[in-house]
This record gives sequence, C-alpha cells and structure tokens, in this order.
Amino acid sequence: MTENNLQTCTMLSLKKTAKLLKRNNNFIIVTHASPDGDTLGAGFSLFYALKMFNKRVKVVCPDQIPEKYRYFVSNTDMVSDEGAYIVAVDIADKALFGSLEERYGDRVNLCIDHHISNTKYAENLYLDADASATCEIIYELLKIMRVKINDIIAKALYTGIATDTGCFKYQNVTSKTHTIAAGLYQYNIKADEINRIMFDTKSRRLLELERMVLDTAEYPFDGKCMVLTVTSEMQEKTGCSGTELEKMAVLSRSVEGVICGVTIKQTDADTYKVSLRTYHPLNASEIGNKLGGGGHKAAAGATVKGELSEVRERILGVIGEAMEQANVGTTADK
Ligand SMILES: [Mn+2]
Repeated sequence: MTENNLQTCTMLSLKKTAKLLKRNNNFIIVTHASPDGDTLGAGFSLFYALKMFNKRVKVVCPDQIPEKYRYFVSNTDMVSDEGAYIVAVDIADKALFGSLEERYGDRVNLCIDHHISNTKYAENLYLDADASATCEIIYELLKIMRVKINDIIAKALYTGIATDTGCFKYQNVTSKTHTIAAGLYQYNIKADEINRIMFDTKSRRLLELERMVLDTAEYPFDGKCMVLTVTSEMQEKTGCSGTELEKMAVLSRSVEGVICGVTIKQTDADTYKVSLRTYHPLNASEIGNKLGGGGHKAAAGATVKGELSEVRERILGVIGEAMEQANVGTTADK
C-alpha cells in the first residue's frame, strides 16, 4: 500500500476505458499471481476482443497457468515492454504482480478491477466494487466496444464470474450477475462442464492435503472461528502449490456456527499468508486491513511475518477485536 510514485490515479468511466483500449495498439495484459478464473478469464477475453480490432496483445501471468483453464487459454502475441500499453486485470495491489512486480508494478497504464481495496497504483483505473467479478466488468466493456462476443470469450467470462461467485452462491451476486450469465448462455459455453472442472473436481494430492489440513483444525471463540494451518511440510509432502492451496479457505467456512474462517498458509520459514472468510456481521476486508492486507467484505487476506504461534496470536487478536466491535458474544477463550 505504499505510495512512492508521485503519479496520481485517474478514475475512469467504462466509456473512457473503452476509448483508451481502442486508441492504443500494443498491449501487455497482466494477470495476478496464483491466477484464478477471474483474472485469467478477464485477461483472455480482453485478448480475444482486442484481436478483433487487429491489435497486438500479449497476456502475461506471474505464475504458471493451471491446466484446467486450457479451454479458453491460448498463445498470445509477442509484444515488447517498450512502448506497450500495460493493462492489469483483477489486480488490487502491486504486490499481487508477484514475480512481475518489479517489471510492471510501477508502469501500469490501465487497471480494470472490482476490489474495493484497490490501492490505485495505476495511471488509470476503472473500478466497480459492486461487480461480482472483473469478468462482469469486461462483459459490459465489450458491449460498449461493440465486440461480437464468441464462444471462447463467453467461456472465459463465464469462468471468471462463476469462480468469483463460488458458482453464484456468494453475497457478491446481484441480479446483474445473473443477467450477464444469462447473456453468456446464448453461446456454446457448456456451463455444466466448466462448473464440474471448477467446483466438483479435485486432484488426489489436493484431497490428501485437505486430510492433513483438517487435522490442524481449531475452533476458537466458542466455535465462531475455524483456524486451519497449511505448513510448508504439508505442501512438500503432497506436492500441492499455488491456487490449489486456496481451496483450503473454502473448507474454513464450511462448518456450522463458524462466522470467521481462517487459513494460515506457510510461504516461507517465517512468512504466512492468511486467508479470511467471514459471514455477517464480520467484515473480512476490515480484518485483512488491520493485518496489513485487504480484500472484499466476505473474503480477504494478508501476509504476516513471524513464528507460527505469534502469527496465530496476532490474527486471533484482530479477529477478537472485530468480534467485540460487531457485538458477537464470545467468552474470552482463544
Ligand atoms: Mn476477481
């Protein structure tokens, strides 16, 4: 959240965003580290759309793109950094550029995002925090640009919306979300297959990791909180990494009575990535902010350094305060 560059960020309308895209010719679209369906769906749908205007477009991702997205991922153009118009999709903070932060973090020309926590690191920003997914925004953008949506664009957009809404289950879903999804059903998207891949299928190694992680479950605050721990050792033993680990956060909020699911994932000897999933009246974004991170109302995260026990204490301290503020009755035990 550092603001070390003097450049100010211009907030755009969707119309102006469309104009900027039409006016430029050589694009590098950056997707976030540990890529998910939304950042990839947004990046590739925009790639296919810009190709219709004969632009040169490269899509880059700081990490390897998981195989399961191959039905809409393709090779993109060679575009050199020099003179390219850099577009970031679904990236709330420079840190999420991961290995590409140094290369692109300070030179993003346009960011299209739906995270309320966006740190305004880009020259121009189109932000719609009411959109369930960046793909929802891209759908509207393509309409304004009069892009003829085709099957592969529709598949990419549907994937982003379905994954960011937990298959249309989360509180970020609006009537607009469903209207856009309904629009996408006009194309041959095979939504049942997409949803089977995204929600009903997991690798054996992931199942094995889940088994280990469930063994670490703790239920502080009278069971209103569930804490799961994913150590480096578990990751090494099972071979699970990257986005696969994010599935643990879903487990943390699936238990009856839990309004705050916490997943503490080791990323280094003394570094832990915390994922927070909350239900009303708790606000994950506020808890994440207090831990130096950010996110959405129901899902947020932060990186905390220290020994595991210290990290755990610190997180529970912040959650305890949040519960007190929200008047959630608990006994003092942790
Ligand atoms: Mn998103």
